[in-house]
Amino acid sequence: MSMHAPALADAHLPDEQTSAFARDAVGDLSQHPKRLSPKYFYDATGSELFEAITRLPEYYPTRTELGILRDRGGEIASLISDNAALVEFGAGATTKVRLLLENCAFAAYVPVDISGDFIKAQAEALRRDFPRLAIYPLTADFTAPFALPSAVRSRPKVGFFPGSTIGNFEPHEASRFLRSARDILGERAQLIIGADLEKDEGVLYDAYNDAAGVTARFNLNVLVRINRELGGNFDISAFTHRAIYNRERHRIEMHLISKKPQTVRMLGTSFSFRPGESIHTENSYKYSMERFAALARGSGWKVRESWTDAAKMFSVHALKAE
Ligand code: AVJ
Repeated sequence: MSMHAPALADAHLPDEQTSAFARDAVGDLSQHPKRLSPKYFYDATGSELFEAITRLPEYYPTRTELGILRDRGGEIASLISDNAALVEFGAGATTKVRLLLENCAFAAYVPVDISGDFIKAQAEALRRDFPRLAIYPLTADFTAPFALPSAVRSRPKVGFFPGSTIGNFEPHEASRFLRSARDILGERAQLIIGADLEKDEGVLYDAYNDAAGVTARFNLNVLVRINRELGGNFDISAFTHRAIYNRERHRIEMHLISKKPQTVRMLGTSFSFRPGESIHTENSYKYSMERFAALARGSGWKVRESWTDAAKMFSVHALKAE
């Protein structure tokens, strides 16, 4: 039993997930500059706040990608062999995958996500609407290698990684992820992947600084989560949301800024903050069509087809394993 057991007693996660969160949070807040991984945004509240973000007038990515998948559904379907298995990396709401399932003749669907309960509930709803589709939910961290269910091994595989989640990865991590996806999906695999595009900086800024303050609550919620799951004592009102566009590095950066000098305790460790000091909580990389194609080519894939909306806000790519 660890010395931190009392602090962890209220956790609602399986032990190994809570201890990964604890290990990462303590390690990352001990860095200079301090940071936290965006993968910890998505507790129940964080997932609800993210769903609310996708409906904000300023947050164009979700509705733009849905529009592309809807308009290009027929073209996407024509690239995909019948009776393939669709493997979704990090399955959240089913709105996007439904568009693929409606357009393409998939025999099987494998949603892969760290949150097993959530994908099992989603699978139930999909089974009602697609009764002939075999669904094999897989609880796994999709950023690490995992094995596909044996029932789909003989089928052609099509990966699905929408939402520009790839934008959360550093460029070298994005490349490693694409190589790993290629290994998991096997030879002749395909990958349908969404990537947000570089654009007017004001549009980017507003998408992460919405007038209603939902993105600020989403960002601050990771501190609420640390308080609840890791016994932290963050004063949420003593931190403020900041999102800026870093032009040199082609990325939106989200930070939580300490409003004053303060010391916060968590799991027996103290973390001191200077006024104005940042916790860097997220990078959201924006690609050009050329830089995305170069990333894919350098990571074991070739681009078969790419689509954007008329205003070139967002891109969807069909990749083929090399
Ligand atoms: C889920 C990583 C694609 O980067 O736009 C939204 C997360 N962060 N608003 C993004 C997010 C703040 C989102 N991704």
